[in-house]
Amino acid sequence: MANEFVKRYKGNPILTKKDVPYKVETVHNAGVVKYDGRYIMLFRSHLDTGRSIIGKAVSDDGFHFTVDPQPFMTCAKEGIFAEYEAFGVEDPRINPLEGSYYITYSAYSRHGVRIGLARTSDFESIERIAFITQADYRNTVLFPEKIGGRYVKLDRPHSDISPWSIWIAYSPDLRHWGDSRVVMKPVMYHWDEMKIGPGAPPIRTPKGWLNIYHGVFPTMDGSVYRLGVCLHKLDDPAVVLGVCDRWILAPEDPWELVGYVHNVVFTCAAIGEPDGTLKLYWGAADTVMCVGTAVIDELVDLCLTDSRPPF
Ligand code: M1P
Repeated sequence: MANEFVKRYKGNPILTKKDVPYKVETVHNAGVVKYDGRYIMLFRSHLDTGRSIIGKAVSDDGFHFTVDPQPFMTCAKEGIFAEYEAFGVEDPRINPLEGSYYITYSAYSRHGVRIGLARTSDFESIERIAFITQADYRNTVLFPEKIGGRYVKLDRPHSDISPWSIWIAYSPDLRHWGDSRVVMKPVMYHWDEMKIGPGAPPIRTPKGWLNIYHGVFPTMDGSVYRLGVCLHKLDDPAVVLGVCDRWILAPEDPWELVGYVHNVVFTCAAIGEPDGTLKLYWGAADTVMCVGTAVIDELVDLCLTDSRPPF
């Protein structure tokens, strides 16, 4: 099962509910970004109602995090956001763009799940901007710059007709999105045959945008969540240049195999470092947070040399 593309940090798990100074049941599926010389993590926690909130933790090295005394984001109390977040907020991605940090999160309510967009510039206060999908959508990431004069996002709508796939859409203002189309689909009887979804916000490399995504395989013992990589064309990210045929990370450690949902590694964040490595963060078994490192060029080459087409 093991391959060596991602080296797990020996101190995993790096964050658990024991590290949180308020009562939560899990710590998982976190967005992470480098801000002001430090690493900021926004993590999801289940409460004992089964609904989720988002907490904040800070680190000097990306491995040892200290959690803030209060949650960072709970469901909105009034207006349109209260209506569509009533069941909780989940799986934040932190998308750096034009000097601000845009948080794309899953908003749950009796109307389904859709993606909310919020902005912060200091990780102290947060401003909700808009819902940028209707239901049922999850897993939205923004490209970190405009491409061809427009903002670009990847996301994953739910569909009963076709396996859940990765789509692209464009916007002039981050609020209104269109020109959408599917860019990558699961492959039958493959590790990601049931559904796929964008994970970390795309990382720019000289050969293309590196997209670390999750893929799901159904078994008689429930679904297995693993991580894979694909590469999008720099000036036209609707074109997927290659998808690595193999996964890069699968549940293996005890805390990945057993937990709130067993057999899950799920990412919302990867941070490119100046030395050409990246830190990959993943929620394990929907219960704790883990980190590992990988060489960016190796992941890019996997997409191009050990690849299958996106459809
Ligand atoms: O339990 C595993 C994951 O299941 C869902 O993921 P997806 O978007 O692929 O459907 C989400 O509930 C996610 O938070 C969770 O980690």
